Amino acid sequence: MFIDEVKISVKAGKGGDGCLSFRREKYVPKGGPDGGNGGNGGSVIIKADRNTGSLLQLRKIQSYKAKKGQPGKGGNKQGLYGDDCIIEVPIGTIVKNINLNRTIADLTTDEEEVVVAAGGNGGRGNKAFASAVNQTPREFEYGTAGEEFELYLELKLIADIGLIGLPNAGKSTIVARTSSATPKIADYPFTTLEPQLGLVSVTEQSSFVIADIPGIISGAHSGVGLGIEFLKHIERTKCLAHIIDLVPNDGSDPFENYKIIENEIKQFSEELANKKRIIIGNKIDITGAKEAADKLEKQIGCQILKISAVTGENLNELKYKFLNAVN
Ligand SMILES: Nc1nc2c(ncn2[C@@H]2O[C@H](COP(=O)(O)OP(=O)(O)OP(=O)(O)O)[C@@H](O)[C@H]2O)c(=O)[nH]1
Ligand SMILES: [Mg+2]
Repeated sequence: MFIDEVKISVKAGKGGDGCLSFRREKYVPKGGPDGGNGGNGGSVIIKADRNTGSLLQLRKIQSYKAKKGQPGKGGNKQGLYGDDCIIEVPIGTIVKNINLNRTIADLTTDEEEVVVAAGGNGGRGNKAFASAVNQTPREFEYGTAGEEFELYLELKLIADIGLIGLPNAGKSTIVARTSSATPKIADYPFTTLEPQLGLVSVTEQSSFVIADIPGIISGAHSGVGLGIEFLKHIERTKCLAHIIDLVPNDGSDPFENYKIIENEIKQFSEELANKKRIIIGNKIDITGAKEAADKLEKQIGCQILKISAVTGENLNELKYKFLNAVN
């Protein structure tokens, strides 16, 4: 299952209390104050990690606590600091603080981190209160509480290329044939219900990520079919590949189908509509597909890449075209 949002609670550690203590030594009848300060409590930190693929793990454990600071001790010993609690999330995770009702981070690079709940401060021990006029202070402070919040985490997928097209166009077949992902493929519409990412390795050094998303149909922007909510997952892609079935089962016209998708994308957002486009004619192995492709090229007014996701024809060209588009 593809998880892209989760609610968690975080609690930072309390600061350690300050210590009340006086020095006791042989031959020193009245030792001075020597109560140390408490250690600060640990903080809860959220950190982007390139090896974490989803928020699934956070769904299993929904509550996170950092360690409390240790109390100060006699002999002017500072209490130990509490350990931080570090939560690793995929790059592209947006963190919202529900209690404060605001977005606190948008983690877009590896190892970027944000403190989501600050640890409490350690209290001062009585040594810290000593002064010329008060050489035997009995005051000390308690450590303060750590912050505690409810958070909402949302993952916006960062794929390089987003595949768009009508249901059944062959998007998942392309992803299955070119990438590490294993999406479900079937000869009925809406096989893909949730976005999925696949890593495409072209050479040993070069790779990119493609996103398979559910098919879009006419009226999707007003909720028809699966709607277009999932388009938010490809808002950050560098390029959209529009997959067109050259010989649709239902006898519909590829050019009309092309326009339906482009129109729905435009209704969703201008920004998405303005993204670079690669037009792919799929199912070139079927009789009549080559003629349909030539006709479509004239109608759209640009060259399209003709492939067969099933026989593999031109899939290598497709990989290089995608790679060029993202670099
Ligand atoms: N002949 C032929 N069939 C293909 C080709 N590519 C995909 N298909 C078939 O078309 C059907 C739909 O393929 P999918 O990959 O599931 O299509 P999709 O675009 O992901 O569909 P949705 O997830 O429903 O939006 C399947 O039966 C595939 O086997 C192709 O190049 N040639
Ligand atoms: Mg699919």
